[in-house]
Amino acid sequence: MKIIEIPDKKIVYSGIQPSGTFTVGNYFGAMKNWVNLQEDYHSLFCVVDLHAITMPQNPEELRRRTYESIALLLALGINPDKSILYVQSMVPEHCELTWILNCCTYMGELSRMTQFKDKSQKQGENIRVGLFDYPVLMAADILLYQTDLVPVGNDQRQHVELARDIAIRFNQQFGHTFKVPEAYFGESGARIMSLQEPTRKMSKSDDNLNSFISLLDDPKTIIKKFKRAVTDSEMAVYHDREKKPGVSNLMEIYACATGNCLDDITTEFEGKGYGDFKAAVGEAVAETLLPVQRDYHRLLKEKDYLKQIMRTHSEKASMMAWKTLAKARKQVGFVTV
Ligand code: ATP
Ligand code: LTN
Repeated sequence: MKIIEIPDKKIVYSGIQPSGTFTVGNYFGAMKNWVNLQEDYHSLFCVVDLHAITMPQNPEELRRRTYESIALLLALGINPDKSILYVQSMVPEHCELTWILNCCTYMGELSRMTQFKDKSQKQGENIRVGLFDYPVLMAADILLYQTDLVPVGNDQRQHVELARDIAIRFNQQFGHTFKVPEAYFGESGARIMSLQEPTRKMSKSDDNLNSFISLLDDPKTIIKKFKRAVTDSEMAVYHDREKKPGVSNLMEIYACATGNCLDDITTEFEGKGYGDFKAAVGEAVAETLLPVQRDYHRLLKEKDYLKQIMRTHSEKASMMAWKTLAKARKQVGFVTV
């Protein structure tokens, strides 16, 4: 018999895949908001290893990255006394609800997901069913916890929309079961682009290491990667995503790292070349990341502490998840004895 905890605050839920070392795109687009939101909401943050295996992963690396992801989230400021920080595969309710939701999701809806279209190209002829079904698993993650807000980067907008559609459909068909969640985007950084191809989003699993800044890159590497970032031949620092995608992206990264607005950044670099601009962006990002890296390396050595967080927080998540799953099971007509 599981004991059920009913939180009094509104609920925030989000997840990140242990598919590589987190980038500044992940940080500015999502995790910075997680850290801020945990103060006012009952928050759950999940390392989504079930999602990660929708693309090929090396098992040993996946396990190592799962530990690293928990350590990095703690180093970034997720407070384990305030938030639940857990690993998706340790809470079996996610898979069971996914199956139930699969039975009220349409093939057409999943075929329209742009992330599926992009990622399936990398799988050639044998596209895995898991990759196709990924958004339903994400809907189950969100709906299991009666989530109010889902802080994500812009690329996840379509998936959160689908989770809403599935919740509304299920509730109409079987009676009220799930809260209908809302996506939450921060003021800036919702879409940080690749440093090498600034019309594509920065991604932690990109094969080109120069295209992203990892949160664990050392200052020299960070400065070098920004120096190599693709810009244009105009030599003027101003924001125009259409005409100047590279420079605009660097300006947005600089804005996220310093807290300065885009107009102030334009003024700061008036009459200066791209060399000075790129060096300033590199230095600001390196400075932001140094304390995080220090904490991360300390935490990573505390394996027992990380295991204890994973175990106790997965148990807490499971208690909350079970409450919703039990209701969904009953609504669809499963026997309970
Ligand atoms: P992968 O390359 O393995 O698909 P990813 O870098 O896209 O990974 P995810 O684990 O899919 O990262 O995403 C974690 C969170 O970071 C999500 O909320 C996602 O929207 C956000 N995010 C990812 N990339 C960016 C980006 N370039 N800009 C802003 N937010 C981002
Ligand atoms: N699919 C998301 C990660 C993710 C997520 C979630 C985000 C899995 N489950 C639930 C928010 C809520 C991604 O790849 N960025």
